[in-house]
Amino acid sequence: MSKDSFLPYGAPNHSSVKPVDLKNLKPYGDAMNDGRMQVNFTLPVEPSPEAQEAAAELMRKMGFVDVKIVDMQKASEGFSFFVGYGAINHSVDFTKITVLKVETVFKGFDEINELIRTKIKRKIRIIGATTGFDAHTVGLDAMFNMKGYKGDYGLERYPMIEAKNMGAQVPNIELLEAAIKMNADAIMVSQVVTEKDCHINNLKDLMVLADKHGWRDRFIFISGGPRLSHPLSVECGLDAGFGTGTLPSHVASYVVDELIRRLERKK
Ligand code: B12
Repeated sequence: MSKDSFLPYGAPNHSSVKPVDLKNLKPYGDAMNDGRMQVNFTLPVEPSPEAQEAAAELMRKMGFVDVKIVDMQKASEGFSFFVGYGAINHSVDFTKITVLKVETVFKGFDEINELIRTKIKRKIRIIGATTGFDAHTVGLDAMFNMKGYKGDYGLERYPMIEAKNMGAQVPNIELLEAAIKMNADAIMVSQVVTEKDCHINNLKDLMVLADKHGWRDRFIFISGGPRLSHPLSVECGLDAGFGTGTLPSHVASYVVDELIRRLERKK
């Protein structure tokens, strides 16, 4: 078996089980490489045999073969919900996929505090805000609050982190000035509203301001929000970006790793 193929987890190691082909990765339905998958969608028509056939035809137009509409339900007046099952012939070369991702290994609360104590040898300082017009604070609070999020303690709980949450609708310049005053190591910006790309414009404005004042390299710049990603954040000039499902320990892990990397580079 080559390095690009392996048996699925838990599969008995005998010849009847086809190995995963990473160079031609296909959905798994009933058997390896069968390309079978389930799709759900809604059509704005009442359930009927014609609606069912329309759903099947749409799936065939999407490239599915051996199509079966396995469920059709009235979703509301004039709408039908479908569950379709079919197979595709497309595959992707998993070995060629590269993703720009945050450079860190996620660690737990104790490990992070210990790393700060032993490698950075002082408390680290993190400041954060929701900037511009954006008033959504729940995500930012989830990162900062003592109680944290989904059982993961917030930054204020870490004995080795001094954390300051400035709250909502903070102008970029006020956040930067507060970061200078605090002598912060990292700045965390939350952006939830994305209407007219205001999240992108806000983040870019922040970085233009930081550049203008000569503060770009003074801080680790991090953004977060439901429609933010690491690549988008980097595109806006920041160092890292975090999206949905982020836990405080994720961002703390990154800050610590990045600070250690910067310390190593200075040596
Ligand atoms: C609660 C809420 C509000 C509350 C906010 C209260 C508060 N104190 O935050 C109120 C009622 C004030 C509000 C107002 C508005 N809202 Co609102 N709101 C929501 C709602 C229902 C939930 C958001 C939320 O709390 N999510 C829970 C948190 C935990 O998730 P999160 O933010 O994604 O955070 C996680 C990650 O993204 C990440 N993260 C977030 N920030 C950061 C930062 C860093 C540094 C890091 C590392 C990670 C990180 O970690 C978090 C945990 O994993 C959403 C809809 C929805 N279901 O999402 C709409 C929603 C965000 N609101 C929306 C809108 C349009 C508005 C208004 C403009 C409505 C209006 N016309 O007045 C106003 C805007 C006011 C303003 N000036 O910003 C839209 C945004 C659409 C868009 N794409 O732009 C949404 C999506 C609703 C919708 N479907 O239309 N809203």
